[in-house]
Amino acid sequence: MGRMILVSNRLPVTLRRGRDGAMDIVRSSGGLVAALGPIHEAGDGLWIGNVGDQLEPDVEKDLSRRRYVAVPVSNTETRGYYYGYSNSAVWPLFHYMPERAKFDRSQFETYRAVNQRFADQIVESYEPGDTIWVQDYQLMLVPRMVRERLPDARIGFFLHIPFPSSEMFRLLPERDEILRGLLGANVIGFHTYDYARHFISAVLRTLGIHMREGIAQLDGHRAEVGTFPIGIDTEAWRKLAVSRAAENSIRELRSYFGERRIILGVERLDYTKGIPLKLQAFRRLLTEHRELLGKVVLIQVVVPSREAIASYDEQRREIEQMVGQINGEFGKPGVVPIHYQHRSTPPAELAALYRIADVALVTPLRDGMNLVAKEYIACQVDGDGTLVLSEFAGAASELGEALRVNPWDVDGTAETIYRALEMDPMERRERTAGMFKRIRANDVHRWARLAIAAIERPAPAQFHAPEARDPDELAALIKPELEKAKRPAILLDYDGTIREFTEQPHEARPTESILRVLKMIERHEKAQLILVSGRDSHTLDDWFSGLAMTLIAEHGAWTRFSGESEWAMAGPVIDQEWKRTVLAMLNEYTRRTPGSSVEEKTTALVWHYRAADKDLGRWQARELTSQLEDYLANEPVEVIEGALNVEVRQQGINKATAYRTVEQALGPFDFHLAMGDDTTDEDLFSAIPDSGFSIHVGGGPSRAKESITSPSAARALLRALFNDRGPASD
Ligand code: GDG
Repeated sequence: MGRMILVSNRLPVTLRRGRDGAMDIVRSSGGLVAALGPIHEAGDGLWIGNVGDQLEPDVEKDLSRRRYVAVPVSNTETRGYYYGYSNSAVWPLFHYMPERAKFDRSQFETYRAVNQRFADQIVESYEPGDTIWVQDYQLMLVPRMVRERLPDARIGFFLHIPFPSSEMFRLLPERDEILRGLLGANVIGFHTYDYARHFISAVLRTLGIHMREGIAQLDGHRAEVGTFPIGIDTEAWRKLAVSRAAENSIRELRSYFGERRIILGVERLDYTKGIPLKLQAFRRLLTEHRELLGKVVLIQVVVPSREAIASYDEQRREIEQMVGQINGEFGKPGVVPIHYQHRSTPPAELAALYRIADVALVTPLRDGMNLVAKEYIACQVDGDGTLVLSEFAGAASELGEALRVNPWDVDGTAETIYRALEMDPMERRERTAGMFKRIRANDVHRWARLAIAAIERPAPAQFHAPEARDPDELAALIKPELEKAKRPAILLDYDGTIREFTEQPHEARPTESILRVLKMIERHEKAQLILVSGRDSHTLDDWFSGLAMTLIAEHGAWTRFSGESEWAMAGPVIDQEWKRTVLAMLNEYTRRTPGSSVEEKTTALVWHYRAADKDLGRWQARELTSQLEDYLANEPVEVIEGALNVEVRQQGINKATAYRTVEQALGPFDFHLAMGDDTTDEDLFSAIPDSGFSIHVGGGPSRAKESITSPSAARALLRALFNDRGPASD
């Protein structure tokens, strides 16, 4: 196993000039350091990140002793890359606050340049076998930049903030480049299933790439989406909560606050954390329950953050003004309702606050996960705290026993705080115990283990883009095997494979030259010719009436064996209720897309857009596919985006099952030649034995071993294989 190369915007250390004038390297605290620090220390890998501009040589040496690699970022670049694009465009937008987002092309260009510098450093440090794991929204272009230079590297990415709904994401001017950047990774990790779902739909709607079951086969690599909710170092927090330092701090707090009940808020100063609305809810609580005055206190800890951005400064002023107003309104000598601090807090002091607080108010407007909620639960060694948690924090999907609030509903939040204060001690304990168990089992070490295992897992049967071959060259390769065979099977798709697409589906009748080729194969004394098509049985009957080959219609739903005139059904037609609504949806898209049409089959419905404007058609196909997938999630059908069509068909019927039916009836075969051009043919390619020849027509990624450029090249190949009287014209 190779090394782990961790990559994050900041290295987990800060440089501080000591009294003697020399630079000290101080380890930072925070969730990411707690998560990745142990992995870095236990292994022999590297951590790549920035610690500021120019480094003194001594410092650089010290860093490299700890296996840290610094990427220099100048102050001007930090303004464009970090304060600019990362935190003034991506951060607000991904937290559903587009009105705060500033989109500035030149800041994006700085973001791109700094991402490129990170990627260059990764490439320089990389050794074959290493795993690369890139963290967070400041580095979203890095996976692709690295992939371009290291096509075989194992690359993971993790997003610590929400991935918004595609309707929000599409506001981002650089949406295409950002998504392509992320898709350079093998595994793109998110905290929750919702974020992963949003990403999949953004990729479909923006790029038209269909991540079936969260997986996309791209040129040369496979990208997969994963859900890994981050945890905390539960054990460490537990220990800290009972440490001597924490006990001392608790004693001090107790002697100061006496019997007063303590409500706690801890957050980085950030407008996503919903501090002003929380203060409003606290004011409402005091207004509604005057009796609480002097009996409860809110300790609000605000950790300084991103002070160079104006909106953060405004947020600070707003909070401080509100704190002043509430204290002015409700305070009297000896009674200060809100104790506010704006500075960073040592971990032991924080643990003491968590432990002593009767209620924690974690009420962000949006939050990727929120570690404070989990740290609060971990520190409930006495089991008597109550967590009030916003439904807009990622943590809400794991912490079901918390009292859930909508932070926008100020009255509702005030009532819930009251309920938390009044809660029966037994109920508090039960709720906390349930959450604690979960937080201990799913701690940060498990998070890292699972994510890394997913990144390092070898991808099953990679799709690749096989190099297209010349028909004669390919024929020379196949012919000796064909001649040896006693019972060869020739499995051909029709549209797009041996027949060029036409404007209207019904215009794609076989040409003279196609019929000639097929007859040529039929004349072969041993070969079994099988046409495996998505077309319906009537069309195939009509078009191939003079031929005796075996026909498969509707991707395997129907079979007409060689020499017979009756069609047999592959299996029972299941419940067709879905068809009515789907048909209505397809008709609606047909109305909206001039030139498109609907085809009805027994087990499927198809929307064709080959005659429509290609751009409009593709756009509509994406919209339609994602709508269908939402709508049909629980139906026994699958949605397939084909070449110039979208098909909804009954599950469990495909070209692989069709092949098996034919093999049972006519086989066993000792030679296989399978040709096809679209997604439905991939099933066939994977069904034939490894020794067979699978040939993809038209280029692009495929499971097939070989590739050929066009239907006319496909016909030339067949002629070369089956016409022993030399080449004939098309
Ligand atoms: C982002 C996402 C996601 C508290 N006081 C100080 C201090 N802390 C620590 C806390 C906690 C961390 O900071 C805050 O983590 P959060 O998760 O609450 O929020 P973000 O900083 O916004 O983190 C978030 C997280 O990434 C992990 O994926 O959960 O959704 O927004 O651990 O204990 N840290 C320092 N000084 C303090 O005074 N250094």
